[in-house]
Amino acid sequence: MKKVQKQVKEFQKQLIKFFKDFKKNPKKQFTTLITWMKEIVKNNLLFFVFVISVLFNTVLLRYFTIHMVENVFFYKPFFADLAVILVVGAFSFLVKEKHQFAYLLVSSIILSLICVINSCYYTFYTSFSSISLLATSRYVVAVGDAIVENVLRIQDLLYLWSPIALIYVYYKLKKKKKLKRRNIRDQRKFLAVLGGAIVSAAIVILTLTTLEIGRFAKQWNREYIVMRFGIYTYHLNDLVKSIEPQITTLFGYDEAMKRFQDYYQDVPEEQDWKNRYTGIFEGKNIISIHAESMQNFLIGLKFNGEEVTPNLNKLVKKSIYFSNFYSQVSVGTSSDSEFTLNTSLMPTNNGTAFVSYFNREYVAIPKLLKEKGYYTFAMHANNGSFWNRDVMHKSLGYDRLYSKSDYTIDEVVGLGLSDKSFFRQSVDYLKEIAGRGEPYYGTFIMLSNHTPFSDKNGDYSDFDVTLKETVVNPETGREEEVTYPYMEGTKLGKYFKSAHYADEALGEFLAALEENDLMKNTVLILYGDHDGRLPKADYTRLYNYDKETDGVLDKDDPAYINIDTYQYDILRKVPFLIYSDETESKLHKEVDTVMGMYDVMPTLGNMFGFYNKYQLGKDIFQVKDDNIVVFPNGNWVTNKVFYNAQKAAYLTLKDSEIKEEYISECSDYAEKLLNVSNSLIVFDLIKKEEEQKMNSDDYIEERVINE
Ligand code: GP9
Ligand code: MN
Repeated sequence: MKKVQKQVKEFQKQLIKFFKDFKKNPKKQFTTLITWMKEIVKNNLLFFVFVISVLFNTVLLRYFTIHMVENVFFYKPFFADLAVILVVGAFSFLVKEKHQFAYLLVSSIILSLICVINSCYYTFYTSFSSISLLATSRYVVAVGDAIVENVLRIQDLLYLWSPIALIYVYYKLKKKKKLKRRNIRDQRKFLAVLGGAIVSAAIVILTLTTLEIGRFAKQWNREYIVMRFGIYTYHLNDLVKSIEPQITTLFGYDEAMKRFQDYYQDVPEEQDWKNRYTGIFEGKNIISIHAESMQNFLIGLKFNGEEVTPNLNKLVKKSIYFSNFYSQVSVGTSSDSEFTLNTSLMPTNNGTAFVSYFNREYVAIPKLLKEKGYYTFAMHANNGSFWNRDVMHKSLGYDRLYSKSDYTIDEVVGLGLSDKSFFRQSVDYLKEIAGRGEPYYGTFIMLSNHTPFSDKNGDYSDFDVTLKETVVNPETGREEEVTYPYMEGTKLGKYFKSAHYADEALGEFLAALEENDLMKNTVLILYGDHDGRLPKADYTRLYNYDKETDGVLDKDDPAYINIDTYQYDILRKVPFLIYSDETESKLHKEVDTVMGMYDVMPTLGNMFGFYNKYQLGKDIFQVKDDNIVVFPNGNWVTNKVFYNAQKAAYLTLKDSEIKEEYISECSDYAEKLLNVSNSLIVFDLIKKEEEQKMNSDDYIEERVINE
């Protein structure tokens, strides 16, 4: 220790002398400084290669993911990442010099792999990965094919250049015999590098705004955090957030409870509104179709006069059809949509409700219907453990999950049993259930229209996505058909073919329901669970195809439709509809008020006669024109505005003037809602609230008896 103190003092002396000399002769001192720096770099070449290559990777990652040049050159993530890299690098001076290369190499591999994983993950989820997802990794492995085919690109492996560069420099130095392999540690260098890290961190910390601090603490908007704090600080914060559920009882409980009580104190215990839909479906069966990756823009879309989804199109015309409906999923995709639909809560900001918070108490549609004498079940031909459904469905109140082992896998499409076979076999189970005479609530989870929308086992859909035109041949004067490739060979093209197949399966299911008299006294609901994560460039091609060049129209072309981030998000809408004999004969209509998955429970509750005090959504027939859909990343949409929290900017949807107060009020509401939902789930507050109520009821009862 004394030795280090002496070294530090020596360094201070040199520094003071340098500045004194600098005043006297700046030019000379500047040259000395450059030579000195060169010397430092030369003597610590491995360390510098490590720092520069890893730092460059972080910039590259931000560029390839967030895609905004200004973000790449933004100083905050740069210095935040530099601080972390310097801290890691500093320890290379605390290991013996002969082990320095091994230490730096391992660090570089780990830090580069973090970039590889995030680059890959971003393509799939448009978000950054989370350590809490380790718990869900087996589901990612199960859709592994989909990931390899769709997601892993050469670009993702680019980051590995850092360890390669390090190995290269190491062998070069070794060859030139310039490598020092002494048995010593260099505390002075360690402290100097640590000092550099502190300065870098200070540059970020001292310039933080309250908004940045707030968002860092919440960690919903992962893009924003990476953009402001860099990828490594993001992951450190994520690590802390991920272990939070395990230590929840230690931190933040009181604040969470207060937030929860403030929000719910004015919410009535019983439904306190009525409209023309109140109770119209009381006692009827519910068949709920979870339409995998089905997006709303498919409805009515045609290729050469052929509809992509003819059965869905027909159904829409006979239903109450919600044409402005958004899914609100986070990284739990299918499971998040089931969760939000059944509980009217938001997905969590860490991990997924189905996997990390399955053991909390929820008020959910199956549970409430069970109390009304319904038999509640779900059918899905994948493994029951996928997304932890076999466990979580029980928490939601389902009586039974019919899963892979209940089906004969006689035809495989994509991830598993084909939707056609799934529905065929499900109808047999359903006939038996309906025969029991008690009302039922059944969720049918489709699978075939799952990314990558293609199949190793051959074609299962011959839907044509080319463009065909009849032209008169000037030479022969005869009519001829010309085919342009259009969407053929694109991912979106594959998606159309796959969606067409799913629609055929749906058509067969609907026909079987009618044939077996299963639609009598039954209401069918259908929802797209989330979008198909399709490339933006493919949408641009779809709406701007130039058959002359087999490319895309010029941006200056008056017919050019720009698919920017807002349009992309709007295209992610999914269908939601309610269909029954009554909707076919008289109730049919299109509702274009903006609506989210969390509005399903309150809306159905009003129709079927159940109510959940903790629902965060609204009965859509009660809100009129004024609804808001909040997304897990803090974005929100109303009928007037689509707000992007990451950019802190918005798109006006109606020609009305938008006041700044409107934006801030809606943003505050979105933040409050996400906070309440997250606190409720993580701290199991419904259970705590019920326990408290029970205790005070007992207390009152006891007092009454004693008095
Ligand atoms: C898996 C299926 C797909 O059983 O529901 O899940 P996803 O990958 O869409 O979340
Ligand atoms: Mn899904």
